[in-house]
Amino acid sequence: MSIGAARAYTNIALIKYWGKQDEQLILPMNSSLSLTLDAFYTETSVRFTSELTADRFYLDGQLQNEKQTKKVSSFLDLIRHKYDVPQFAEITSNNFVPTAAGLASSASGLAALAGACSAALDLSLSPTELSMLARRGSGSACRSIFGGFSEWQKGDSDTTSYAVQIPSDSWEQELAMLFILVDDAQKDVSSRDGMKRTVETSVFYEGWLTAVADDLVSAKQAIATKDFTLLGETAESNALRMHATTLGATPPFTYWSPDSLKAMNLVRACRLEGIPCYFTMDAGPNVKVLVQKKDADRLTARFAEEFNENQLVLAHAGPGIEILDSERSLTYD
Ligand code: FM0
Repeated sequence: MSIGAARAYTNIALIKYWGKQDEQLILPMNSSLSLTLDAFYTETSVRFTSELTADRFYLDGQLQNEKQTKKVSSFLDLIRHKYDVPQFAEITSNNFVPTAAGLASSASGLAALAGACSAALDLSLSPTELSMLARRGSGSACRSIFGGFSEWQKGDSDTTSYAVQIPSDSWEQELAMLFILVDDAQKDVSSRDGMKRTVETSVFYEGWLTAVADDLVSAKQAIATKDFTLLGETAESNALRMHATTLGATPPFTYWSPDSLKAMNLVRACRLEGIPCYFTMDAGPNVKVLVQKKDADRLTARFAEEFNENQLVLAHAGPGIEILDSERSLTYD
């Protein structure tokens, strides 16, 4: 019987991963860049044991059914195949999020799972190898192996597609990200399905690929020179370009809701009022606002005039994955 546990923090892309060149290996069409955050994380423990005849997955204290266990089991199948492990596993996972408003992330979840498996099986993986492994669970998870800024270099094969930490002289410690949690009346399109539909059908997808390569260069230059305006402007336009591709898909779709637009407009208003800040959005209606730490309180107060306080969560830069002492039992809140 082998046990392992890990804690991984979520990350938010400033240059988005949007589209796969290989769906099975999860090789992306473009490289991406993210900031790992402290406010949202997942702790997962894995115990491989011959006592079980199927995987058992507990999420936030609840035993999950077969459908809910599928993503975790597919990842474990990969591990079992790759490392010749015959046993099923008991997986205990807890998401630590400031509110329950749909903020659980596949990035922190799959990164923690990869770390826990690696610890349980004593695989002695390097951070690069762990990033490759986490990528197979969920693309964005490969970036959560590292703290601060990380770049997922797209590569073109299983062993050339992984994230690396971007040297930043700790500049990320001067930054913050305000989450605006927005109600979603629409039916969700998962990021996995949304990017697939976009690659296959969007008349704007080629334009995305052209733009994202330049955006990545600008974002890295901004980090190297600690240029907040360049980083913010680049991230905001990159997010808008990603979301533009969904409108050109068949059938067309959007992740934006009326309150997403309200938040985006408020970001623009804050800039005019003298608070430098920039938004980004992922495969859902929540808006995330990049701001310098010194302006974070002012920005939060301004947003509190238009949104409820429980819709606002302030996050800062977070650490890379942590392997936990497997003797420690994970407790439920
Ligand atoms: O994080 O199909 O990792 O770069 O969040 O599991 O590989 O959930 F909204 C866009 C994340 C996509 C941008 O996709 O997909 C980003 C996104 P998977 P993910």
